[in-house]
Amino acid sequence: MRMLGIDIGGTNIKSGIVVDGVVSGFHEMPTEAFQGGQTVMNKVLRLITKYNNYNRIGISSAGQIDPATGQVIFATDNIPGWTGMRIKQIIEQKFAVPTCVENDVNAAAIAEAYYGAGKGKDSMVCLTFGTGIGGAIVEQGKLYHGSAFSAGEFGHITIHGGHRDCTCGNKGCYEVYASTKALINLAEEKLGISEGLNGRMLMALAQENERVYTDVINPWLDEVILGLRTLIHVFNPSLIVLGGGIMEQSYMLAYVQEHIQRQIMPNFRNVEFLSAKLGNHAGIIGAAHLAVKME
Ligand code: BMX
Ligand code: ZN
Repeated sequence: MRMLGIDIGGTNIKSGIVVDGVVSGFHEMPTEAFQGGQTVMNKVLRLITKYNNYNRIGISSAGQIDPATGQVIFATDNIPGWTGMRIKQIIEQKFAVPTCVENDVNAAAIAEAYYGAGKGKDSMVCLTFGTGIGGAIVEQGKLYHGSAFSAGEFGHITIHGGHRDCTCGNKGCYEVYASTKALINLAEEKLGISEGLNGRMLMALAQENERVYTDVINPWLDEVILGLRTLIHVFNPSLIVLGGGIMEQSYMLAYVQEHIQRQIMPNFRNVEFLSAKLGNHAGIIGAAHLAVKME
């Protein structure tokens, strides 16, 4: 079956046709989430008209999603006005194509579990580091959804209670300190760069100047480790898959592996870390996989 996969993140919307886990016709454009949920939805509808010849649509979206109704249960202000959006209903009404919707990192985790880093292993915890930090729990090949389809919002575990404000309305959340956005903010502040920095540019700067590691990247990785420590003690996972472009840098994984061991109890140290393998195709592939499986 040919599936149209669309991945709606806080920064970019990615899309492509997926057949058996392989993407063609990949397209990426900015979400421009600041314009609000309705504008984002209209963008997605316009994007769908650019594709043809597919059987179903799989949507992977930031926010907590009820996969039965395909509605956004709650979204942080990473996409203002996204809460309540009836994604499945709107798309099915307009295009008359069966549509399946899942949280972005749940979808990415399913893709990694079936086609990527977790292939051959049936259980894992997955995190992506981007605008926010998304999370997913895969147990015996299936997503763990929790009582209200909201499990795995790892970006909002508290790592510094009472400190910086998060877009979810709380303070001290993991993603405020350890998302890629947090890394870029820290770099701009420490290096006196006004704006326009991205992960790739930061790594290039680090090649030339050791200070970028000591003042920016290592302190950020220490925040990344704080959240992982909690998750390891909660889930006792055998595998943690780390996604998001920044985690493709081998330095990141090596640092985490080296420093985390002595921060977790000995009986948790069997945990293995892998970088996600499917890069920015993961959400599309996972959403398409779930669309194939939908009843
Ligand atoms: C936020 C939250 C999660 C999402 C995660 C990663 C919203 C809009 N987003 O914690 O649902 O999975 O970010 O999203 O509520 P990304 O934008 O970094 O891909
Ligand atoms: Zn939060």
